[in-house]
Amino acid sequence: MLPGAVAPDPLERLSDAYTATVDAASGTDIRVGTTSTRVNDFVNRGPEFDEVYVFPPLLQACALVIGGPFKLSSFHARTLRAGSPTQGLHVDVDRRSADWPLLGFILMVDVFRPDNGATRFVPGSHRREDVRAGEVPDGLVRDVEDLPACGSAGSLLVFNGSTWHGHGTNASSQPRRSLQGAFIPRTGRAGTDFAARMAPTTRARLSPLAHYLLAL
Ligand SMILES: O=C(O)CCC(=O)C(=O)O
Repeated sequence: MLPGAVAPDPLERLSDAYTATVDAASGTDIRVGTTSTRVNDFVNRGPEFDEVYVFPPLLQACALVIGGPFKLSSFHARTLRAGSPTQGLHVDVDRRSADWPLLGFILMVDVFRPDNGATRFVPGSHRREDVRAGEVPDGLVRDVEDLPACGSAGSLLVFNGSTWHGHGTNASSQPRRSLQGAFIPRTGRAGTDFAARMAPTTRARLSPLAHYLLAL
């Protein structure tokens, strides 16, 4: 957990831009699931989001977990709606795939609390090899304890994508907003083809580091 990854002023701008962008999204980039609404590709949705995926401590975590050259695979908004139930524990990547190891991150656009669906993690579970991909079977879930990762708005949650996790119940009356993404080995297949989607205005304003991380 990296508190204060986004300072209060830029966070206010990011938060306003998040709401306007999610409200305006349409077509195949928006996916309304049973618990949350997801909007794809926050690389191309405004300068307010540019600093999130180049944040140095996040890249240091990538170097530690991935252990070699890496690139951004996905970067999207996820709003967990009020009243949504707990998500099943899962891992984000198949250990046998070219996208492993994966480093996940979640920027808390709103505070994450136990009662508004803070993401839950089973500490140390990234070392277990009995769940290689997808959902954790019920028989294994019964024997473990998952803990909520709580933090104030602007905190960045960074995790090994093999860690068993899932969002909690949002028992509050407000949506819980977040920006979520993942880094994978450079030889893997990115979830979003950023090069193909790249708008000229985005390309022009992004730093050389961002160009590298997006494999442009
Ligand atoms: O939104 C969350 O708290 C967790 C999301 C998640 O686990 C996922 O999308 O794989």
